[in-house]
Amino acid sequence: MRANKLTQAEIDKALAELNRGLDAPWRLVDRKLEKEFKFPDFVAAFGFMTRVALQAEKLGHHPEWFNVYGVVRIQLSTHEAGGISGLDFDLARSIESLDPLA
Ligand code: HBI
Repeated sequence: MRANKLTQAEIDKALAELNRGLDAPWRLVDRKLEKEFKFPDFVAAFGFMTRVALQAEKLGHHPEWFNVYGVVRIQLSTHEAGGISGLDFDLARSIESLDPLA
């Protein structure tokens, strides 16, 4: 199942694949998948969050996040699995597919 908790080896492999070609990497922080995004202002940051929210709703999988002005810090984990699952990587990939300037 996509929501099953991944092993550390599976996480390491998926993380390396996710980060391939990205300017800034996702990292493991507190057993969550984390990345900080920076935008020129609050409206740009909130626009990005709105698009992430729509993708999250489509996947039925949702971020924990922090926003102040142009900074959006996203943490992904699967509460019902008690760790990181394939769904977290699905959501991370979907977030990376968004055009940050749209
Ligand atoms: N989002 N990140 C995350 N983790 C979950 O376990 C989760 C979720 N969104 C919806 C969801 N679980 C639901 O499946 C339920 O909790 C019913």
